Amino acid sequence: MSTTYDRAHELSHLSIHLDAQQMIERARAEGIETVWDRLRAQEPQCGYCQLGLSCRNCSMGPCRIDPFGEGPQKGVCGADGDTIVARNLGRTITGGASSHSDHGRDILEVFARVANGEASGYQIADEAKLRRIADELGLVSEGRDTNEVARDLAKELMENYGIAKNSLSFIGRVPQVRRDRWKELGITPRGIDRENVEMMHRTHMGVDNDYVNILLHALRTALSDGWGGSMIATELSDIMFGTPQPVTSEVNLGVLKLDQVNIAMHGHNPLLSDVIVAAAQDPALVELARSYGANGINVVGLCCTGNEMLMRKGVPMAGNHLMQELVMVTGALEAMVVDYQCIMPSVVDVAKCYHTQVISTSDKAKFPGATHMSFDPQRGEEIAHDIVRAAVEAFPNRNQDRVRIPVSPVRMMGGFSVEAILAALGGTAQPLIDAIAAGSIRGAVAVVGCNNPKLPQDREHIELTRTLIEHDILVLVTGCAAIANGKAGQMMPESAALAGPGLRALCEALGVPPVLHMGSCVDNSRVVQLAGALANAMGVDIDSLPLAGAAPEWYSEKAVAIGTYVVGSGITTVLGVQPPIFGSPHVVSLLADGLDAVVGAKFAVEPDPYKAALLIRRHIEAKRAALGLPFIADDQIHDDEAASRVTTTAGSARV
Ligand code: XCC
Ligand code: SF4
Repeated sequence: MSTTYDRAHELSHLSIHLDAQQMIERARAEGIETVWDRLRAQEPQCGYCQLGLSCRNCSMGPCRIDPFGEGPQKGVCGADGDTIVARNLGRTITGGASSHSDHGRDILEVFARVANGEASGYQIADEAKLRRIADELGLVSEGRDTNEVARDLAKELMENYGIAKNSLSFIGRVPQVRRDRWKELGITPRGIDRENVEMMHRTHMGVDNDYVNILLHALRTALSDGWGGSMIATELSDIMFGTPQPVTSEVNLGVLKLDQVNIAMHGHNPLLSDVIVAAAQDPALVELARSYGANGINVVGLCCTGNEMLMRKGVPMAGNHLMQELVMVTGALEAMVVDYQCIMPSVVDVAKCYHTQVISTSDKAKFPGATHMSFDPQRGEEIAHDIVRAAVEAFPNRNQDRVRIPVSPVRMMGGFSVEAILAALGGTAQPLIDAIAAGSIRGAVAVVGCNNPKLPQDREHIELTRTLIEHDILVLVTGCAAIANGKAGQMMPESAALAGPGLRALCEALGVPPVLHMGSCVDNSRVVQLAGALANAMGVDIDSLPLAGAAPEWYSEKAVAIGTYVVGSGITTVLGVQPPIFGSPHVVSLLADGLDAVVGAKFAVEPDPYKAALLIRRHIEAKRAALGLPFIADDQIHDDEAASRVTTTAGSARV
């Protein structure tokens, strides 16, 4: 029999959070299968696939290349390991870039309807931003009606998806020197759909067999996401739902309410969640909830739909990627409303063990076993009401004896759009640039991306972030990385106490946390936009800045697309999970080294958060040295943390 210690130890390898650990134990006790069980059942996972050396792009295959050089070195068509690895990576990036960009298109279509007065429940929430962007893109906004300006902007942005325009609207945000570099390399994105479709074409059997050529196009495809599809999603969401401003909320499973109807909004697209938040406040629906004995309707977020709602409305956050099954194990969730991306098909299976309704809403994302309530923005308000009503009606089926809400929530701050960051700095980036120049802040790092059940949930995010801020490096977070840091209590103004003296002083002066929540996955466009603005203000290219990216626990194709456009934009990025490219030493050497000569940035892989921090600190100091700023020499930067840390457990037990 295992001891309590053994069990706790084993659980701490799955997640460092109490809420997750308790719910995993409970799921086990109740015989409910979770992501960790299914991962174990898949092990050992295919070695060829892990190395990127398998191909099933045609029916002469599937083919595998022997990494030890003894078996086949060519696929049936003659493709070698370099070609196969590069093609697979290219398709992965296209999967991610397409997801973000199609999300952007969905927002754009609704925005166009709003401009035409055809969508119910939506409006232009930030007219000033609409006009600012219209001016930026050279559209006439002065003296014209809001909807007219919106119609022009919609038309302009729609052309980003086609081939007629042959460029991206927001390319002007990229420093000129970088644009020149892209042009020279032939990687300037021409159109969002075009780059993605072209990647599918190039990776068909018998098209592009030159791994360098494939990877250059992969960069272009990713850039069409970061400066195209994702940026359109972010900017139009701000215009329609409001540009985020600093807001305080709460995070972890403790945000569920024992005595209320709990609705979790899961996925990525804010179109539906925004109207749901409004519907949940409708007095008639609140009254209906009361008639069933509930004390109100509590909307909470999961993953990036949750980030969108937290950033703009301060809606509490139940958790990140690996919490989506466990949130139902509380027995307190009436409905999980899903749009798309990162929603495990298994949520339907877990829901069956409780009274939880899984409600799918996007016609492009159906889940067998879920109730589908097709979302039509023309009837946005009405559909939102139907969904909330369905959740309320599930409440009487809740078995209160099975309800267990494990922890008390932790407070976190969000809402750091580029606009909000500049406002906090007093209107311009200059105070931040001055602090970086003086060395009180060494640089900034974007810690982004997912959870992956192959790693203890959130440990890498939290430890890497903590180590960086201790060394006076400002951390920007998005996606599941933001939620991880929130749960660890690293995202309140008081968290400045965790930072080094320079960063701490700046945060205390501005009243902001040392870890700034910039939003959802598509909001990584805010990160590159900010980087571009800093570079322009300093009159240098982005790759000269003391910046880095990190995706410590990434799992998704979208994360690969993000990492690639971040690197393509000139920001070196460290991955915590090995991407499936190690079957080709050529591809590895290009991405981890050769790229630096062409785009001024490269990838590194380092699963240990302290070693990753070390790598990033050395990188940042080297960039400082090159800029002529005070810097710390390489041999003075040590891994002082490794010995002193144990795993963190965030969240306090509920009393
Ligand atoms: Fe998904 Fe965006 Fe990854 Fe989280 S971080 S697991 S992509 S929800 Ni973007
Ligand atoms: Fe095999 Fe070539 Fe077909 Fe891939 S494209 S499955 S390597 S024959």
